Amino acid sequence: SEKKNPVTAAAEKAVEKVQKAMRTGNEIPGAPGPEAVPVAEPTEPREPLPPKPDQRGPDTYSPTGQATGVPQDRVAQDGAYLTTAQGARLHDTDHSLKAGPRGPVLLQDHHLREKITHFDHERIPERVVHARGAAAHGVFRGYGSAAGITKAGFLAEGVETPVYVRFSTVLGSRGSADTVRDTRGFATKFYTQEGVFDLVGNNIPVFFIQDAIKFPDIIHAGKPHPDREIPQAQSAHDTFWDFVTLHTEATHHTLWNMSDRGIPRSYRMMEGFGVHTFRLVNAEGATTLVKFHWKPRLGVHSLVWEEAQLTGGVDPDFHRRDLADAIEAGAYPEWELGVQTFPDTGDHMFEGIDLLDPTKIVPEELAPVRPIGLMTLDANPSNYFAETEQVAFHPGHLVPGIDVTDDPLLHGRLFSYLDTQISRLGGPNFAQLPINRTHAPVNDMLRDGMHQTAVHRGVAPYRPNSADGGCPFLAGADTGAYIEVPAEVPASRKVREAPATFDDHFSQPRLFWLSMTPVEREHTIAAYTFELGKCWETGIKERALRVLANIDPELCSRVATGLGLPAPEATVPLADVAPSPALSQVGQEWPTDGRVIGIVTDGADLDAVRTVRGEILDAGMVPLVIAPAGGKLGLDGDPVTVQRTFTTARSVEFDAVLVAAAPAPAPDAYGARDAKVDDAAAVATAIDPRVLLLVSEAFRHGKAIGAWGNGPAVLEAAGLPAGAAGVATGEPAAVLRTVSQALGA
Ligand code: HDD
Repeated sequence: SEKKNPVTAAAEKAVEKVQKAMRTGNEIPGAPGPEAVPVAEPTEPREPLPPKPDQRGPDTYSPTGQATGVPQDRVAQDGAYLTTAQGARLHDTDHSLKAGPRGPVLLQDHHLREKITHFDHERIPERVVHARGAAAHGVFRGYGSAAGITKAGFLAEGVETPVYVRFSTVLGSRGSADTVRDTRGFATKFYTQEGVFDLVGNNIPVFFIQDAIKFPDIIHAGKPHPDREIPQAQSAHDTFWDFVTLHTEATHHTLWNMSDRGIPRSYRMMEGFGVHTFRLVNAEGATTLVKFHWKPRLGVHSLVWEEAQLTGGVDPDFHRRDLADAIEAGAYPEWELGVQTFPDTGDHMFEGIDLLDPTKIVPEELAPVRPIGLMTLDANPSNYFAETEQVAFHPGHLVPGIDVTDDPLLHGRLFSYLDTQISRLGGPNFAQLPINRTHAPVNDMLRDGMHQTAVHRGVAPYRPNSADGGCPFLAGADTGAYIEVPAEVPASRKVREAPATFDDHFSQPRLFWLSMTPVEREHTIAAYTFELGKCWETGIKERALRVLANIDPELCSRVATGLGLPAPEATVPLADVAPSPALSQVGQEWPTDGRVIGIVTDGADLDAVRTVRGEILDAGMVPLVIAPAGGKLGLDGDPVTVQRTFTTARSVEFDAVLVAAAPAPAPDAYGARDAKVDDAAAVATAIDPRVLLLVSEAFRHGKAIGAWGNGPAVLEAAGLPAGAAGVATGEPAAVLRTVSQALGA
């Protein structure tokens, strides 16, 4: 017979011995005697067992090979020499290893294969929704005003909690434009001392569907058509309108999308909403139902549609750039977190509104938003992929003091987000990625899996155990455990049904419509007319009009006129609802921090430009000097840097435009540079047409415009009606004052 490998033979012998001992009840050799084996789990926690003398984990080195102590998540390319991933220094990364300069490439070239293989795998699947996003780091400070209703530590007075916030569009791919008409995601990760809390909300307080089982339907309808994969990042197409008009619970969210909320001016100027009703619990166990609101310090502002469309082409990264620029410039965006509170009476109703229905709001006039903390975003990410792409949100990431309600949309989300991270981030260990790591100590029994980076010690990742001294122990309410509120579950039957209180799909859209000011309604009518005008099927447009008739006859008839179709009658009685002024974006004064003002000049009267520019900066706004060519103006004195030329400037970049002087004719096209242009006719023929376009577009988009010197001649040549609203002429200082006031409105 074959001779056995001595190691195998010894192992088999040992196993036999143990098996025999177990059969006969004898002591297992080397095992502690019966008196040493605890029969029950230990009752006191103890320190983890030290590694056995024969065991050792790898020392921790940074990804670039530095020894322990270097923050592992921020280092890259900080050594003197280029290396392979294994740390071998390289002397050439530009040429493959070949059999002679003109010969074939050799398979043995490990560096080539490592470099190309890694590159081949650089992309991960983009998010199935919210693929396009931008994010920032910041800090949240609790006011303590929620202390009576929640025990969540991060909401206590003065507690500072690091946050990471990702804003996004919903429908578009990762490379799509920022300014499309869409809902915006507003997801906040709070790295609290009690674990991560994610508030995964939107800039619109309601949702398209009431039950998560419909999520694939609404998203399939909104995404590009499956045959041609167009249109990208748009709702203006048949399948979207087909679904939202057949499925009328989407009416409210759709109306918000068609309002100015669908095209925000900036992420910094959006409200955020937790949408669902959450349940807070305080130290005594008392519960309160709440809806979360983020209120931007800069107010809520939007683009106008033409501006949004132009921006999509001129600067598809507009919102991403705006957020990063503001933070880099120190103009840190801020939001107050607030809650509307409702008594937890068990029926989840408040003033006739079903709090479990995510298509409904509670008007702030009925339940005011009480501020509970302030968030400041003060740092940009260092690496887009590592942070913004790999950040993984989940509405189920909750901390003690915050619990969920039985909203069926929320319950589906509680399943979906963990599931999607596993496919998106390649396995179950995404919580170990630096951006997702909790700041609370982790002591889980989750083991192994793709991309495991922890080197776990101990031998008993199971409970109960005695092998690791019974560790880890379970916490109780007094030791910070997350304990679900033992809320009553209504006694019922298993059904696939929605409650009757979910049936009203039109009264709240009407409430929102009635709460808008005339200008906001005009924009909304134009939005429906555009979007439905882009649909092909007449039947879909007709059905959409039937939905609009149930919101408001004027909305319906105006859109019908635009589509060239008859306006139908309402099929339900129009709801008798009181408007909620808090839903309008118009009518309040807001800070103008970070607003961008373009100053058109040809270099004449630079003193006025210098003064105005200084005043704009002092007011915390951003002046951008626009001149015929780049470089500097007034080189003989205190030079003024040109930030935009007539070639690179487009009106959409500015919140207001000042014309400091009618730019003199360009030397090549129109003769001498110092020619003076004083009357509109001369300006119209001589001036660079791009300046006229800049001014007329800014006017069309409702922006504040000012002019002094011979600047007013440009406004006239651009066709601005004399004395038009939002247009100021006169002395530079007075002009700037008027324009700044208009910006704050
Ligand atoms: Fe969702 C991402 C917000 C309903 C399934 N969702 C995602 C993001 C935001 C929201 C802001 C992007 C997070 C990030 O920046 O990484 N989603 C909402 C809101 C909803 C909502 C406010 C309703 C109130 N979502 C919803 C439902 C489902 C999902 C009903 C599924 C049943 N959402 C997802 C997802 C995503 C996601 C597939 C894609 C990427 C991700 O989760 O991480 O799981």
